[in-house]
Amino acid sequence: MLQELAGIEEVVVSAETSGITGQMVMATVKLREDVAPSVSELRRRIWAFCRDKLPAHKIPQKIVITRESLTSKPAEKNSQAARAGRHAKYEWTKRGGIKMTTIATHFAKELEQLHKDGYVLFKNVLDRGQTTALKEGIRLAFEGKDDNVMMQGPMFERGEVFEALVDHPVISAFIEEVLGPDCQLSSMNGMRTTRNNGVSKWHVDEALFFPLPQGAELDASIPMPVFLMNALYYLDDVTEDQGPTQVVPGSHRAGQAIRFAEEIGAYKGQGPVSILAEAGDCLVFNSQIWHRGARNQSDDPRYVQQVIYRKKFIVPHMTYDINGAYRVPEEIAQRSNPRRRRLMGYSEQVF
Ligand SMILES: O=C(O)CCC(=O)C(=O)O
Repeated sequence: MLQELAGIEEVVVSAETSGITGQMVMATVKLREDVAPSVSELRRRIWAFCRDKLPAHKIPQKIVITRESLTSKPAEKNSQAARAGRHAKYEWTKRGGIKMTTIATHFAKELEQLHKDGYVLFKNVLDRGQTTALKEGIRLAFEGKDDNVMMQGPMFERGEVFEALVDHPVISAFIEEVLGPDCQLSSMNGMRTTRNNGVSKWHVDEALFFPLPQGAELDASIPMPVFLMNALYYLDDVTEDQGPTQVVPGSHRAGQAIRFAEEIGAYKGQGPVSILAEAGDCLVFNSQIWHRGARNQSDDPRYVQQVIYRKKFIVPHMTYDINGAYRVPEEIAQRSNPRRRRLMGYSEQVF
């Protein structure tokens, strides 16, 4: 199936032992001679290609690029023109990049929903091994903390499974699509809400960015500018009882300050909805949507990993006290791939 992805000539998929999840899927890939993407770029494309076709745990996580043939027979030479015709959506540029229009087409449905409703739920983007490891990491981060402490970060300081979320192949690709290819991380908090707790007051994240005069409305053809996006990875199945995230669809376009309160009205006739999700799903939303986390009514703590991304010019909010002065530890930056390093704020691009 992966051979349908432009630029891949041959591929062998196998199982590999992983220290984190027990086993992981590995793809050894022979590329066409005229393309040279990095491993992380290729991994991202493979994720984007497979995510509608395979459950997350079957999508290759480890990618090995080889120039050797993987079959005893020489691979049949497909003409570039024939491939481009069949897979125009994935056409690569000479420098191994992918055209923005191509990616936009790939996320077209999600982009439309983000601009219309203000949020998108990505299903099944983490496998069981990841949700279990993340949940345990968050549980440890809260050890010894009072029940009313609901956020701990920055979580990428707590191991590889957290670091890997920064540039999650599907979610970070979508975020870049919206915030731009130079966007960066704003914060990465683990969340734990115990019985009767939750971030239960309705709010927009950080500030109201685009106030509108009372009664004024954006023309439907104008997409709301997006500066900050929140990605919530659910590590448990989220029921009404457990305190789901709640949003008022479309309210990111309201341009109205809301009271920081436990009740909310409707926006254009639309009241709040609960996002009932499964462990491994990720809710991505425009920070400007009216939202909250309903109080947890169950006896089980609810664990969520929050990752917030921002346009590059906005100050990060990595910790609650030192904000912009925070530096990602050098050893984490050193071992990161270029995309993850850039998301963590190590950007070489000035403009
Ligand atoms: O706990 C939740 O589901 C919502 C969290 C929240 O309000 C936020 O991340 O801003």
